[in-house]
Amino acid sequence: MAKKPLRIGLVGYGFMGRTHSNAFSRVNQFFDVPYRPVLQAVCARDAAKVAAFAEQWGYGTTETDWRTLVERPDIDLIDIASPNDTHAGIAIAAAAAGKMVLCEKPLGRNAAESERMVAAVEKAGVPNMVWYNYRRVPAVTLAKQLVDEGRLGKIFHYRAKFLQDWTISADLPQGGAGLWRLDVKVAGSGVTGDLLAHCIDTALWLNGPIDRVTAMTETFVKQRPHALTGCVEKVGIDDASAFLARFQNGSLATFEATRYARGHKALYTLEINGEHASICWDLHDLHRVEYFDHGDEGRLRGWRSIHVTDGDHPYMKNWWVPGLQIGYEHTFIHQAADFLAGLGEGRVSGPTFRDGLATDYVTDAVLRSAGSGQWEKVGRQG
Ligand code: SOE
Repeated sequence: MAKKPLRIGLVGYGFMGRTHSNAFSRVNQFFDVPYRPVLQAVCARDAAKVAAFAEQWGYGTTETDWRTLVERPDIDLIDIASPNDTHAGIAIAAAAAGKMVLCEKPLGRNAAESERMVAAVEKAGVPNMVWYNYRRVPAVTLAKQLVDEGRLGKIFHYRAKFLQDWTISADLPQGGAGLWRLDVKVAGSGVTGDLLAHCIDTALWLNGPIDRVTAMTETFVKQRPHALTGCVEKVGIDDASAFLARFQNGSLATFEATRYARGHKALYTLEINGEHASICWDLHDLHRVEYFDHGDEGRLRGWRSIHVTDGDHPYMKNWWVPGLQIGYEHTFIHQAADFLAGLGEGRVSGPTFRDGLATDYVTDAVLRSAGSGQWEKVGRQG
């Protein structure tokens, strides 16, 4: 059957602009979904750079002002891949113009901003989604299936960490195109909103709402030159963030993220311990789920290392042949595929903006607790 064209207007051409563009370009080759993304326009402030990006990725036209882009009648969906301080303004204007809206994580710089974004898309009744891509690693999706099937029984513990080391040098500036994640005015927060947000999104998805948190954060390098002003300025982001949490289902959790774990580039790991079984997953070996089932015969009981590459594993039948691997970029293709399939079936495909807001309520509580030194209740979720 002929696929319906879905005309995309992308804002931002950095790392995330590339992952999203790749997903839109490749999704129809691997997934039978009723829509065909058309790379209609890409928007960014630098006219020469945006033209080069459009040429490289096959976008038909360019814009240098997102306000013009969101008003264009030949655009169906606005995809936001620009820095965090632009998310709310673009999403709210796009929703008001009746466009579908996809947004890179985190949804807003804080929950107050995200609440306005949720209100806008829900008032306009437009499909929306946040690119929390790690849900779509086949092994993580398998973990979700195992939890939902009740195989773990009552959950006692959830443990997650996301470790990097790229900001240790005190000479690294803050701000500007490549380093806006270090500028609190643009990013909203440091590793809490950038890395812990991934861990929290997956955790809420796998283990339900978080009730309370107690946290600590640290900024190891207190001042950095600003790439745009050239002045040495106070650093406002958190370089490291760790918290304890109590989930509504009674389980206890620990979460940690840092950009100061020398030797670790993007080590996202999670572990869930239940009454009957446990699951571990590690982004550096992303196809594997480590699974322990206490129900196994005693003599043979032990940790299984499941290579999630077979045709009956999530998403894998759409790729090569059993045993062959896929990678990071495929998680975005899976997310695009689920979104387009959901559109066709009139079904919502998460994480929606409301789900993204749930994560922001937790990151807000983490930062509040780091300031107050107290346990903090998480705001409204779900
Ligand atoms: C930060 O270094 C970063 O690029 C995050 O912004 C991404 O969301 C994460 O997936 C990888 O690390």
